[in-house]
Amino acid sequence: MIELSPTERIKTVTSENFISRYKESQKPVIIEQLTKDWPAREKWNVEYIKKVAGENIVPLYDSKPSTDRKHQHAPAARMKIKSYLDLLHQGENDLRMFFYNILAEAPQLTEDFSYPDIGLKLFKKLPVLFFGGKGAKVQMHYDIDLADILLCHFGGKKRVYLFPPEQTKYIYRVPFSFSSLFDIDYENPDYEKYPALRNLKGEIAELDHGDVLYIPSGYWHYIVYEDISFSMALRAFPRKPKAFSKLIYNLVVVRNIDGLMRKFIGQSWNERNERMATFNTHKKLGINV
Ligand SMILES: O=C(O)CCC(=O)C(=O)O
Repeated sequence: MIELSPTERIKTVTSENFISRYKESQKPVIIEQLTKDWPAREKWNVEYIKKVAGENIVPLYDSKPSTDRKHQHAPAARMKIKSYLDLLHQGENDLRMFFYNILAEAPQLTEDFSYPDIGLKLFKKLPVLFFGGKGAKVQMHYDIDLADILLCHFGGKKRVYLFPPEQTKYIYRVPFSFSSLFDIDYENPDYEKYPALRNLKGEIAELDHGDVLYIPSGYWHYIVYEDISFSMALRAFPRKPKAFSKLIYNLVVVRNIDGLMRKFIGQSWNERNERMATFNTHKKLGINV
């Protein structure tokens, strides 16, 4: 098993303490009471979202890698939110709602929460929702925009596995992406095939309804939904020049190169990158398999 310690849990935090203890040292933390005064804490559950936004049509994503000439984040299906939520109740666990912009798509939900004052400059135009069914998994990745994230959780439980950017060398990162290899199961790693994973050390955050998880910029995360649930991510973009230029580079250069190569070369580009994920990791660590 991968070495994991539980993410620190606190009830509340002042902005001074949040900045000095967590933001500056880029340390994840679960804050239990940050949503205490939000109407969302009482109101938000699957039925409520269905009532408010059920008629909206959304793209849905599965847990398989995009193949051939399709975009890295091509949706697997589109349907009304209410049909999707009904599928989750019937046991569907592969389709996830991902990065659903509440402000643009269901603005009435924005009345149910406020932006917490904990010292992060949260970007108010992009509160986004993620949904998944019991057993759904989110592949190991870090966010392309390098934002500091507050993941505000509602509904059933979910587990978030967290690894700092310094551990990238053990994570089998796929070139031209922000993800590791799709077939790695971080809960039951195949050390024969992926020996570098033996070096990984991370944290596990077990989220309950109302919890807010701080995910520092560039942190790798792998998520398992224990039950039907959803989270809203609030984000603060990097402001330091180095991180900001990395954000622009990721968005403009890396993403577009991958998009173009997939379009022109197709599946052999994807297969080349998957091979390179293993090759690069083992080469850097001097591992012969
Ligand atoms: O909770 C989820 O389903 C995904 C959240 C996530 O990956 C993110 O906020 O970057």
